Amino acid sequence: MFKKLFQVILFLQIVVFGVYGQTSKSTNYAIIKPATNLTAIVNTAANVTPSARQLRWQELELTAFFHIGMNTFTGREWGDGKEDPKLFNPTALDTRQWVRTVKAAGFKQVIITAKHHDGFCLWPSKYTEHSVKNSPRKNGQGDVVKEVADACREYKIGFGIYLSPWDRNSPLYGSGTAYNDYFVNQLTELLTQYGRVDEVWFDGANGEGSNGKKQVYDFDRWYKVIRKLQPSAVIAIMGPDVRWVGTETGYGRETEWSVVPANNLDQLTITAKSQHDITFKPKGDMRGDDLGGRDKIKTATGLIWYPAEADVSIRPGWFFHAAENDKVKSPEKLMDIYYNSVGKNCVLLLNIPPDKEGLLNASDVNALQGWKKLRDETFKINLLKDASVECNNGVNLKSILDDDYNTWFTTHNKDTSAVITLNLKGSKTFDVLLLQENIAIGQRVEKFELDYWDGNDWKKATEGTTIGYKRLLRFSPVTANKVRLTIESSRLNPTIATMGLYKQP
Ligand code: FUL
Repeated sequence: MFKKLFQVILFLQIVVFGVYGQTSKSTNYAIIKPATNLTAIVNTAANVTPSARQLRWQELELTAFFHIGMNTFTGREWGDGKEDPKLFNPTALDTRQWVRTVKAAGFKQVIITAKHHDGFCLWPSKYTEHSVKNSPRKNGQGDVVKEVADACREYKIGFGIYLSPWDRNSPLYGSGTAYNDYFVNQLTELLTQYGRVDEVWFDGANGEGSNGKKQVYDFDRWYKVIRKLQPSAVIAIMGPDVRWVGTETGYGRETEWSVVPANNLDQLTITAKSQHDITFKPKGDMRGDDLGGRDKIKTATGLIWYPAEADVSIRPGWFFHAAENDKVKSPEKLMDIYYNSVGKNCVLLLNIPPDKEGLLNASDVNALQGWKKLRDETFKINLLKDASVECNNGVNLKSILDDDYNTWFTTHNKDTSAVITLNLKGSKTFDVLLLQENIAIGQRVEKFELDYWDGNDWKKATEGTTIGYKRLLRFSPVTANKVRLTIESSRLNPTIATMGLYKQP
């Protein structure tokens, strides 16, 4: 118990009190005093908001992962660190092609596997020989991390790094401080030599090193280095800003709260289980169906804004294998993933692994383009755009249709429910509902329903629990000239920034 409490306090210090350099006066946490009643806890939860870096990250919606390295050339998924650096030889590597392609598909940020579990570095690190400097590409003069960072700057999208804590090559692994020093040195190279870094992704996988030893990671020290060198970067997965959604399928939860109890954040448990032991079954906590509902927060000692990232690969593997060229996810499958990740209050981190030549393969590029086309066709026309809006206890009614995320509908006084009726000005056919809360104010809605007027009566089209940054719901096509959105329950006055109705192609 005492240990738990200590972890929570430490965690809150890290993320919240600016021990690690958070500059803005953050309200992305709250401490719950003992014996606080549920109503007060729920109110407090409704006022927890994202930090500036978390807000920027959430608005990205789509982030691309590039897994490339030794495994690309050995056909493996987890290298053992004994691979010869000479094997790394992509002859046509073109990071501009990667970034251009994903940008055209709507991605706003990329993350490169600077070092995967095999310890091979895609940049010429001073601290190891196991890197691109000993590979034939550009006679050892190449620096893939730099090339990705440069392309991101050129195309004006975010840049992030994946640096695997687990290193199966380093002889220091398992030694304690010496490995943590090595890791800090590498982190420092990555955070000082390549301009702005927007996301640092720490994998949960933690196995044994080449010497059979396990390493205890000094996360707190690593976080300090990141906050100091790149204060606007979010630290994801094994980090305080962004939470792993709990699967590697790209599918999020029906009920996805970005505010969760801080006492869930036991990093040792996450290290042991997350993304490593794939047989690990959801047991509540980070992998349960609902992490932040009333039932979960009623016993919380602290609350924190800790939003979910859903990661998945466009192929069965994380690395490129030619044999999987015909197993690339189809545009329709990617669309389904989109509805279930971005449409469920997550950021989608989609991996598109470059091939042996160092290019995004035609099969992946085609899938991305097909998926983008589907999204464009679906979301081209908001069928509510000319609608009139009525709500007898509403404020700023029109702002749900003004295409501006920063203006929002809310309710009078302390009303936590509302019925918003929209007259569509003619009969329209639709099968997708889009809702967005203004999360800068907090996440509040707990239950909502969309009904349509069938000429005689109101009929249910769809319903949901949480909204968050974005909620997308599909349902059987409906033709109507009038709809109503009922916010049945909300933690405080609901704040709806956007509402849309669309028809799938
Ligand atoms: C996992 C790793 O083991 C996989 O290789 C991949 O990098 C994925 C994103 O995370 O934990």
